[in-house]
Amino acid sequence: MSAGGEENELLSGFQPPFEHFSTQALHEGQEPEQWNSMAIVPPICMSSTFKQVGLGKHAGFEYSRSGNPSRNCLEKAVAALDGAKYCLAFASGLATTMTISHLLKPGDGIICMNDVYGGTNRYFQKVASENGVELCFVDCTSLKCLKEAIKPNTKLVWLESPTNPMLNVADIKACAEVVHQHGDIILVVDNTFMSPYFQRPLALGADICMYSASKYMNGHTDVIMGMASLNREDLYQKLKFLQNAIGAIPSPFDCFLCNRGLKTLSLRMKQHFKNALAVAQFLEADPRVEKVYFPGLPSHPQYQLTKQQCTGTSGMISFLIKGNLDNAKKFLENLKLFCLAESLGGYESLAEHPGIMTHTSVPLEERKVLGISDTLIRLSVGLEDITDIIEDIHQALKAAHPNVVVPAK
Ligand code: P1T
Repeated sequence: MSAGGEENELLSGFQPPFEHFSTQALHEGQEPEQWNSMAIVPPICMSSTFKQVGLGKHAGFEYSRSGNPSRNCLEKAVAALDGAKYCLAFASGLATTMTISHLLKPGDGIICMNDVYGGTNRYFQKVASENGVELCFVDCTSLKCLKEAIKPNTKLVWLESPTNPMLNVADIKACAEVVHQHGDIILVVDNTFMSPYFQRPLALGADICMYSASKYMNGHTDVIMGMASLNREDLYQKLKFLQNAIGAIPSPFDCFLCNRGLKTLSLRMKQHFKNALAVAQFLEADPRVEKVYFPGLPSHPQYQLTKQQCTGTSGMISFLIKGNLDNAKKFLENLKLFCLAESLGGYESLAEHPGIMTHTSVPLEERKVLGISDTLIRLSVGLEDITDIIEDIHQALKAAHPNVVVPAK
């Protein structure tokens, strides 16, 4: 393997990209004819309200909470990328989760994948269950565990795949079959780590595909937003009502930025994957590293499944550094190119410690079961030159383990 960017043979083991993806990302919902000015770039429509053409008659938009032209063209583009009829945008990933969980009533049950973003875990445990929803965390990589957890009151199954931060992969198609055999249960897949470029959960049987668009979808670390794509008319009508009735919507400016970010989604995702694969291979061969979690590596337990259901995998890698918390701390504090920060999916490389940062709200006992230990480090591999990325990791590992001699790469 060369860090210098020669084609990596593992890249070619994946499904080909979805047809027309780049064209749709550029043009779907962006037709200049929708604007009086015929603008090629969708304008930022800041107006909070719209003139009505007569009493009770409007020309498409009334008030920006219920609909806004800048949001509209973003929602259309994302719907197309997910192979969906509809998409709704929200103020954040968690605002999306919150709005979706308003589809339930007290006494209804949610099954949530046990390994999910810490904020999702916190929302379900500390907010949704406080409001009377019955919650159960399950390892949905096991269909047996999923089947056993379904009860007569189960109304929602929440998957994240790959999971944050352990990169576990659930068989979305098989989970959808199990869930839909049990009546009207809604299957949601959080597709944040993959983006529609690598994975289309709706085509695999999910009812709703959701995103923290703050990550790869926007891709430039300057927007907080969420999205839900779907095909089911009944669910769309309910969520569209809730989007307006609750009002957790994104600003027109953020919609403009995210819409712009989507234009390079395919290029960015390809490069994130390529860079991350090189980093994962580097880490796996390094004596200072205990274990690497990356679904694009043959050593990953769901590598074959990932190749079946995805067209690639993103820039997200977790790994265990050898030693203890002190070694992890030294590694993170000595990185120069990678920034020590929460979040992921932007053009820049970020590193974090899930146990102390993104997943502190997950109770310690649960973290232990999931493997979120003191030595777990999560990387969001960015778009910098791969030689610089690897050199930075190499020198930070050296600072963390000064006595282990490793030849320079
Ligand atoms: O931050 P927000 O846009 O509200 O999205 C929440 C969210 C939902 N789902 C997944 C898989 C996520 O990773 C996130 C946010 N995650 C981080 C901020 C993080 O550093 O992991």
